[in-house]
Amino acid sequence: MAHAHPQAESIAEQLSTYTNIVITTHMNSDGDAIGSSLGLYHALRKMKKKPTVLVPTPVPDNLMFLPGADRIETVSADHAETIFDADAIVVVDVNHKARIPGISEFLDDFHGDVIVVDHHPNPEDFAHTCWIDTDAAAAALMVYRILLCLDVQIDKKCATALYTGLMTDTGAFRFPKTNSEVHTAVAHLLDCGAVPHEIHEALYDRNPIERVYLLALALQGMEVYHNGELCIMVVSQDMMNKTETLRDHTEGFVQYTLGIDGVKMGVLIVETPDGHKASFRSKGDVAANAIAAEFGGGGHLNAAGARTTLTSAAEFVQKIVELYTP
Ligand SMILES: [Mn+2]
Repeated sequence: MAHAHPQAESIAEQLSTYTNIVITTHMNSDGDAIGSSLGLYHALRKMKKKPTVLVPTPVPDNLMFLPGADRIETVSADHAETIFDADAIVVVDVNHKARIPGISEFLDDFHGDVIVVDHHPNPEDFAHTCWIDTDAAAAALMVYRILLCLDVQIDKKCATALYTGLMTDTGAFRFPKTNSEVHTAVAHLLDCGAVPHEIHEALYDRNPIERVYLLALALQGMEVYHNGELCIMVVSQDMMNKTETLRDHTEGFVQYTLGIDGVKMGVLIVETPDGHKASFRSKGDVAANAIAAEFGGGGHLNAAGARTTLTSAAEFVQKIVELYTP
């Protein structure tokens, strides 16, 4: 398997020549962003390298259970020395400078290598080495491939991080890119010490009760259109005030709209300070990104997003209902 990915091999070769390595990932980091970063971090430590993980925005609370998460720092001007002393900056799970604010400002004057390891399409051209594999279910899978080439011992900390990346980006191993390579990697990570039930529990069974109350309100107001093909859920600022929740708490709510029998497109609309934002999810070849594009947004075929300055949720809903073609 190690030979199936020449880019993994050449990045592994590059990494083995460096000592000081800065690892970074996208703002508002998710499980794959932090999992990939920490997976690489723990492996490089095992190799007696000096890795540092710097992120644009603080690690979310629900990922703080990951071993090493407490050593991740939010980037600031104070990190100039750490960055300029590094032999390389490895950017995982992101390929646009706009998504790594705070880090991107240093890149123009950085003399070391910049390596991008990512699975998102349309990369921006800013790295010396840019490995994009849009077929990879998670950036964590790409990091795993690199580690196989490095022949480094994957320990429990590293395995837990990579498992978390794979689990979260595949929707707990059910999204379309979940293939045999993912499960083969997972099997190996379990042998290396990752404990699935502990990780699932830490991530999925620790909802704040306020979030559940917000979900209850949102579910009550959810409506279907076009003979049950389109389902729209709205979360207003008022609902968040009532339940003492924040916009972050709506993460994952959109799945409830798509989980209904017969629904082909699910939409979550959340009120923002300057209007509303929408998350679109769809099944099969129904194009979520086509509707998102009508509002200046975009994304993948089955998962997209958009923002509007419309202050009336009802008006936004109406426009989406009109745009949807059954
Ligand atoms: Mn990812």
